[in-house]
Amino acid sequence: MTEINHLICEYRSNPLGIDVTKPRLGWQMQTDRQGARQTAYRILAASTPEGLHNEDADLWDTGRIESDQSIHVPYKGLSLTSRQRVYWCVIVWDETDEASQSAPAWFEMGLLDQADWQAEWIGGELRGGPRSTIPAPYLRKSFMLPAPVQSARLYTTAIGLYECSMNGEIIGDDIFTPGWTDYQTRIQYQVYDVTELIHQGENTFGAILGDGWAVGHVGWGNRQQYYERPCLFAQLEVTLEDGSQHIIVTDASWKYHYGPLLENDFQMGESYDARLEMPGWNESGFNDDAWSYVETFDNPEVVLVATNGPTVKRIEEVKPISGPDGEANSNRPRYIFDMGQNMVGYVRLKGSAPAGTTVVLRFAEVLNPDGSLYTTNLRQARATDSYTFKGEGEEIWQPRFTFHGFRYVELNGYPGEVTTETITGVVVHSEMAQTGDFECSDPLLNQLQHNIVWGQKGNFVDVPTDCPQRDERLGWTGDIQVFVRTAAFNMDIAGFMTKWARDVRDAQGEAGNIPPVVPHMISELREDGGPAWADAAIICPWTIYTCYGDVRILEENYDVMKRYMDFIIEASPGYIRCAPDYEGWLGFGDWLSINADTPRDLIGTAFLAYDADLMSRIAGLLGYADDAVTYLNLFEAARQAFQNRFLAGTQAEKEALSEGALRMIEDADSISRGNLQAVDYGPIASEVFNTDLFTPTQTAYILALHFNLLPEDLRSQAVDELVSDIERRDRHLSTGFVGSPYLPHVLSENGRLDVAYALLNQKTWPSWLYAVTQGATTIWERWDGWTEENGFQDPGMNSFNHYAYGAIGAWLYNTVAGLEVDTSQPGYKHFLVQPKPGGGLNDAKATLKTLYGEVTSQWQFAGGTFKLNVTIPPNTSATVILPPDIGQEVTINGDPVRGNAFDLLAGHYAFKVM
Ligand code: RAM
Repeated sequence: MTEINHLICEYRSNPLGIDVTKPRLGWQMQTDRQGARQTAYRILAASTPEGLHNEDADLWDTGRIESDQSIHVPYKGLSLTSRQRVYWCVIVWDETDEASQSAPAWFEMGLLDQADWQAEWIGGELRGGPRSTIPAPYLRKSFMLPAPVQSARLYTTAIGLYECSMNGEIIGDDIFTPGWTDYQTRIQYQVYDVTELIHQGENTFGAILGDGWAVGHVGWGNRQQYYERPCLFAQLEVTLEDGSQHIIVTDASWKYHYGPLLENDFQMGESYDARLEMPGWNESGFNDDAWSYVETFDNPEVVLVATNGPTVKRIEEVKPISGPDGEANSNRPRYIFDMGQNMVGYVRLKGSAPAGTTVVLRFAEVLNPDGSLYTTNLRQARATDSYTFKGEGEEIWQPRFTFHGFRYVELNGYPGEVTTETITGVVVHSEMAQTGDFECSDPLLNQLQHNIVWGQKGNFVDVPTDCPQRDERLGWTGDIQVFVRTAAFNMDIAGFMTKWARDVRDAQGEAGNIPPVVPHMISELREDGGPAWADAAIICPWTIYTCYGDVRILEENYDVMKRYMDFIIEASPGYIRCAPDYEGWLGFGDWLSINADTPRDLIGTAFLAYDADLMSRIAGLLGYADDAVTYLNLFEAARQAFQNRFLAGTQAEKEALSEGALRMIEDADSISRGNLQAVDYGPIASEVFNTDLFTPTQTAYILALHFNLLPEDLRSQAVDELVSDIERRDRHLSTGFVGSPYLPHVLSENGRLDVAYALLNQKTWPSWLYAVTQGATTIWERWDGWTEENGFQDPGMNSFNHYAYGAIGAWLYNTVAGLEVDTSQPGYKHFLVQPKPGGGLNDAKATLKTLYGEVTSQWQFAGGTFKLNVTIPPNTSATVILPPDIGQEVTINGDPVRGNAFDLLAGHYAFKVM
C-alpha cells in the first residue's frame, strides 16, 4: 500500500495567508516497498473540497503527467486572487502503475494588492526617547454584527509588535509578530481565521503593542532605529450567514490607554504591574470613558507582504534542574535557579504575594566563581524583568514582548516559599521542524550535537542572529554563511531562509554591496560585509537549493547575486579582493582565530573565486548559459590571481611585505585578538605559500584546498603543511569563523581522516570539545570563552550562545555518519551514504527528514563485523559507498554482493562487512 501524505505548499501545511501567486506544491509517498517511486502524478485544485471528489476540479486539473517530480510543483491553474482558498489533492502512480490519491489539503491567499487594505495606521501618543523604554499601549474597538458569522479573517500587522485579541481571547499562538524585516522597506502581515472568536451582536477587538525590533533597542544602538512609536494596522473581514460582508479596520474610532505593561524591550526586559490590570479591557461592556482616541498616521512608504517564513512561537518548556539556591531570610530574599540549559526565551512565574510586592528576575548564561550571576558579557542589555503582584491568590505571569539568553535565573524579592515550581523556562524560536538527528558512541560528541542544536534554537528567532543575549542579536551574514549547511541538517530551515533571502534583497546597497548584518541596521554599521560575510548572499541560497532542491530561491535572488558579483569584481583590480591598497572595507578576516591572522586579500580573493564557481553553476542551472561561461572564466582568473599572488615560486616571491599588508595584520590584531594567551608557534617553512608575503595559516591552506585554488601538484604538499601546522600545535586548530567550518572536510577529503578525528576528539582549547568538557550546553562565540588560566574572555565580546563554531555539525552528519546531498540531483532526490568511521567510535547514526521522507545512515562495529543500515525514502535513490579496509565479504539484507559502491533505489538495506 502506498500512502500519499505530507502535502505542503510553500513548505507549509495548509498555509493561511500567502502571497506567492504560483505557490509550489509537494507531497510524499509512504511505503516500505523496495524500489518505490513515482512515475506520474495528477493534481486537482478546486474552490471547494467537494470539487476534488468528482471530475470537475474548477481551478486546475493537470491531467496525468508522466514525471517523478513530487516537490516544488508550481501551481499553474486559474490565476489566484486575494483571499482565495484553494483545495487540492494529488493522485500518484507508482512504478507498478498503481494509483493512490492523497487526502485534500488547502492554501489560502492573503491580500495581494495594496488596494485591498482599508485600514489606517494607529497608535498612542509619542513617548520615550532613544534610551527610555515606554509602557505598552492597549488599544480597543467594539463593533456590532447583525447576523451570525459564517467566516472571518483578520489581516494584521504592526510597527513594533502586536498581540491581538477578540472578545478577550488572544488570537493565534504566534509571538513577536509581525517579525523582523527592514521596516522602512517592507513589513509582513499575518492572517488568522477568527470565525470561532466572534459572533452576532457586540464584539470587541483588542491589541497590545510592544516595541520589538522596530521601536526598541536593536544591536548596540538606541531605541527607535526604524520608527519612533509602535502602531497597529489591522483589517477584520467578516462574512455573515446572511451573505453580507463587514470590514472592521484600525482607524480614528479606536481608543487606547496604558495599563499594567510598564515597559517592554527585547534587550532591557519587561515590567508588569498586575495592580494596573484593566479587567475586561478587550471584551464588550468595558467602560472606556477614560481612554483616549488613537492618533492616525500616514502610510509609511513600505510594501506590505504576507509572512513567507515560519513565525516565532513558544516551542517548549524547561524546568530548573536545581535551586532555588539562595538566602530566604534576608530583607530581600534572593534565589538562583539553574535551568540546566543555556536557553532563549523567558520564564513564567507562579506565586502569591501581598499586593504591591515587586519581584525582579535577572538572567545570565554563566555564574561567577562565587555563584552570583555573570552579566558583564550582556553589555548594555539589562535583561531584567519585574512583576508586581496584585495580591489575589496564585498569580501566573510571563512576558510578551521580550526574550533573554540564559541558563541561570535570579529571583529577587519573593517573600514566600520558593520551589522549582516557582519558575518555568519558556523556549521561543521560529517554528521549524527538527529534521535531523546525530548520535554516536561518544557521549561528548552527543553533547556537542546537543549544543549545536540549542545554539540554532536560540539564534533562529525570526532572523539568523549571532547571539541572543547581549546588546547585539544581529543577523550577521558571516555567521549564517558558515552555519547554514549544518542548520539545514538539524531543522527544516527552507522557509526561514527564504524569508531571510528576501531581507538580503532589501538590504543590498545601490552599488550591489551586501551589509554585514541583515536586516539592515540603520545606524553605525558599514555598508559592505566584506569577504565571507557578504558572500552569504550567494552561499546561503545555494545551500538551500542543494538541501531542498529549491530552484526558486536562486531565481528570485539571481539578480541580487549578480549585482553583488559586479560590486566585488569592481572592487578587486586584478581579481585580488581586499588588496592592501583597497580603500573599502577589508573584512573581518578569519574572525576570532587563534594567533593566526590570514591576510585579508587571501580570504577575499579565495571567496571571490568561490563565489564565481557557485555563480557559474547557478547560472548554468537557471539557463543563463552566457553568464555561466563568464563566471567560469572569472573563477579561473581569480584562481590564477590567487596563485600568482600567494604561492611560492611565482612573481609574488619577489614582492616584499608591503606596508599595506602590514596594516592589515595590525588591524586584524586589534580587533580579533582579545586576551588570547595561546602559544604563538611562529612562521613555518612552506613550499606552497610565499612566506615572504605572509605566514601561512591553517585557514590559508583550508581555503586554497577547499575552493580548489591550487595547481593539482601542490595539493598534497599543502595538505602535509596543513597537517604539520596542526601537529606543531599539538593537534590543535588555530582557525576562526572562516577556516573552522571547512577544516575537517578538507582533512577527510584529502586523505587525513585521522587528523580530522584527532581535532574532533581534542579536549583542550582551542577545540570543539573543550567547551563541552567545561559543561557548556550551547556553542561558545570564542574557543576560549572561559579558561582555567584566564577566566572569562573579554566581556566586550564573549557570548556563550553563538552558533558559528557549531558548523562542525555538518561534518558529523556528512562524514562521521556519511549523509550528503548530490548537488546534481538536489534536495536528496539522489544522495550519498558514505560513512567514514574513525576516532575510536563504535557506532554512529544520522537520520534526516527530507522533503521525500526519512533518510537514515547507521553504522556499528560489532564482533569484527561492520554493519550499516540505510533507509532510502520512496521516489529517491542513493549511492552507498562502504569505508575502505573493513573486510572482504559484503552482504546486503543477507545476500552476498561484490564491490564497495552500490546504487540503490528506495528501501531499507542492512549491510554487513566481514
Ligand atoms: C561580532 C560577533 C559576530 C561576528 C562579528 C564580526 O559582533 O562575533 O558573530 O560576525 O563580530
